[in-house]
Amino acid sequence: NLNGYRNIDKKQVVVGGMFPVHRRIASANTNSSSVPLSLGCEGFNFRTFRWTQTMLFAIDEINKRTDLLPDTDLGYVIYDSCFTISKAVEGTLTYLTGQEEAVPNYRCGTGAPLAALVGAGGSDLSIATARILGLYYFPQVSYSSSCSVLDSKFQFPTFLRTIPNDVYQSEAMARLVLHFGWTWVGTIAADDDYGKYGIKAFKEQVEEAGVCISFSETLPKVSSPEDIQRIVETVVESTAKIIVVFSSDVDLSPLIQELIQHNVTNRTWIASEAWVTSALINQPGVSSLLGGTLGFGLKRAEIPGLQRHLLNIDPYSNPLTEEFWETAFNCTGGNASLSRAVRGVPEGLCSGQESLGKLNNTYSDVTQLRITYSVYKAVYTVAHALHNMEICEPGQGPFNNNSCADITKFEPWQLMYYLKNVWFHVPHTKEPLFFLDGDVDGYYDIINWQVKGDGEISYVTIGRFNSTAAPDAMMTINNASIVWNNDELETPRSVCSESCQPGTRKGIRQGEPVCCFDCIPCADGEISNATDARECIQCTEDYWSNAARDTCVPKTIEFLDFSEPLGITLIVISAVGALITLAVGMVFLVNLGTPLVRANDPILSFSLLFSLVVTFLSSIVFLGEPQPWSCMTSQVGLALGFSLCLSSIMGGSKSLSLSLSLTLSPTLIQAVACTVWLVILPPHPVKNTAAQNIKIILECDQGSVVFICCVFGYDILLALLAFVFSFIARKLEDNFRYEAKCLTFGMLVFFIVWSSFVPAYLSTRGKFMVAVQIFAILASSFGLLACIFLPKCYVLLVKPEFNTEDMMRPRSKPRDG
Ligand code: TCR
Repeated sequence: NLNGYRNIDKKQVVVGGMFPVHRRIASANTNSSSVPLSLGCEGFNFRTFRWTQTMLFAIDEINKRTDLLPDTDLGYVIYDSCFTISKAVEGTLTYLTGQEEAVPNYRCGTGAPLAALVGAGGSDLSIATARILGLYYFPQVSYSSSCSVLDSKFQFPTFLRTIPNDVYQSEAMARLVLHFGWTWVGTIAADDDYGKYGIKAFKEQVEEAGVCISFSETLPKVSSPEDIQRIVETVVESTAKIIVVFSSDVDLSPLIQELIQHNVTNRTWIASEAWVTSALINQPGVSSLLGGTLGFGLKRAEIPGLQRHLLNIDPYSNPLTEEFWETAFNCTGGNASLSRAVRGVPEGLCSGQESLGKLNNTYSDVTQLRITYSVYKAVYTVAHALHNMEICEPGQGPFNNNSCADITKFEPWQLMYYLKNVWFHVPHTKEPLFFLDGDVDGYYDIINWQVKGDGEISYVTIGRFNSTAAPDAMMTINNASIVWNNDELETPRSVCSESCQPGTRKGIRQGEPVCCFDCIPCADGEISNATDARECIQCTEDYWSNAARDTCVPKTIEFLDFSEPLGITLIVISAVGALITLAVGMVFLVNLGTPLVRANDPILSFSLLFSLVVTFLSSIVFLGEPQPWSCMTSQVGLALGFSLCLSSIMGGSKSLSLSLSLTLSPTLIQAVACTVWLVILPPHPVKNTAAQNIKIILECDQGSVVFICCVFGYDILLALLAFVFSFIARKLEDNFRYEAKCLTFGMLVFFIVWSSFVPAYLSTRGKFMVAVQIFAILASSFGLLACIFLPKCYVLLVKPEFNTEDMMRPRSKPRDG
């Protein structure tokens, strides 16, 4: 008799339930010489047993209600899937065929039609059972199979679930990782559909956002210490401080035990829904490893009356409760009649009177009813579908010819119709429940594991994720209320390489993920102005990088300015030179009639002085910012000045007695050449950016190299001729000997100056080239001025008594006399 509430004239429907009450099947007998038996299970799980009892509680509650299924009683049949696919398949087949089922599965209410299967636990189990049930279009409502592949209605046409699809959880995890800016995470997944698909979706989403996966490990399904050891090593060695684990608590717990042995701390764990509130993981001693964990929990609910139901179970009502009792109280044996009959129970035997309430067991802990609540909802879903079927008015039904289904003998697809279209409020919570393509909305609490003073961990909800909200409002997190691992106040950082500052660029490391890189400083003339720049940017022509390489600064403009000390000095020297020359001219003019001045052609002396003034002044034009006119006049003025100067020297050297007009003709030729140059390819100012990186040198482009070479080559030719003639003249006339010596000496100075000018000029850069040239001009002009005119001025001004015809007359050579 089912729960003692069944009315004999009520109709009956049986609901199937499948729960992974045990953790594994007992190891197989490999001996093939005897009849193989269905394997037994081991590792009793209190948490899943609570789920089982919740299904019974919900059925009980429904049967007591008069507004829900008033004329029908629900019966049940429960299977233990033992966390194993083969057991789940075995249970499904037993359920469908109605064969005598094996212990410890139990059934209540035989002969009645089967409604739907609530179960089967993990996704891999549900995938297996859903394929079989789908063949017969038999409905299945799952409370904990969240894997995304189960949403394919093509593969699993009769599968519904009251737990959100994992795509939402993977998205929520990805958002969480991105929210805290972690770009270097490790992942650990269970070796089942839940772990693999969950972590795959997570990885896809974070990698798209530029996060790198430091390591991906898979937890073994069957105990394998070597694999666990390998994973521990990976975790210890990795620099990733964030580890995302997508696994059920059963599969994860061996790893956690091993990590505690290794004293691993300073990691932040991201928990998937299956272990976030698991007592199997949250055991004494995990606080240093798992404190600060963040994870996702299903919607939590209070189910009034559930705890009473859980505590009031009868230890001997069926084999599962019996095993539960024995495991919980660590006692053996005793069947109901025996233990009640015998007064004074022997040592180690269960009395049946032990108090569950005093036992601090996850079974009776009703503070985290999340999957439990999902089970509760699944049972109510089936009940509501059946209710809707029961209240169908003949003639207004949804089926052929508006017919209704008969609740005493309906087809599974007819129930499937009602299941798909249920819409009800869950009792106590008033949460509306309906399916969209067999799925419910994605809602999660974000749970933080906070270590209390006594080392115990409490689950604090620090945010939530809601898939139905607008994209940027989906996740809300209260950062301030998070307690991190080791009571750290600051959000942990997890990056492979710290980001590159402006002025550097990311340099990839061969064979490593993109998040691991070196920061390479930008080269000269290149900058990067953003953090994490991939490339440095070349500054444009007139700009150059600053020392920090984060901005382009205008290149400094360089030319020899009038106002700077060097410029002023040069101006003063050339002005002094020009003034001295003029003064010499004045002295000559005053003494025009004296023999000394008349000895040489005064006109030639004046033209020589004039040419020196020109060269002195032309040196000033080299200074200042180059302008078209200054570029043209400086070189041309210099060339003409020199040619006039040299031809005057030549003309004065007496070795060839030329007329004045002939003397000046070389200057005329030079003038013509210069005019042609100025007309055809005139010198012009240019910005020279190539010579020096950080400066723009303003200088004169000489227009044509050929012309400037010709013009100055011509000057050199004149200089050579002048030298040769004066050298020869030294020997010709006695009274001219002294004069010729002066000229020769002057020309020597000229040559020395200009030949040292060439290497000096070529080895300087920028504005100093101009300075070197001016120095050469000034030095040669002063040289000529001093050599040719200083002795004469000395005579004219200091020793006028030597200025007589006598002194000018040729003297006999000492050798001859
Ligand atoms: N979905 C998992 C199994 C699972 C589970 C749990 C197992 C979930 N939550 C809690 C034990 C305890 C969520 C799956 O395989 O789909």
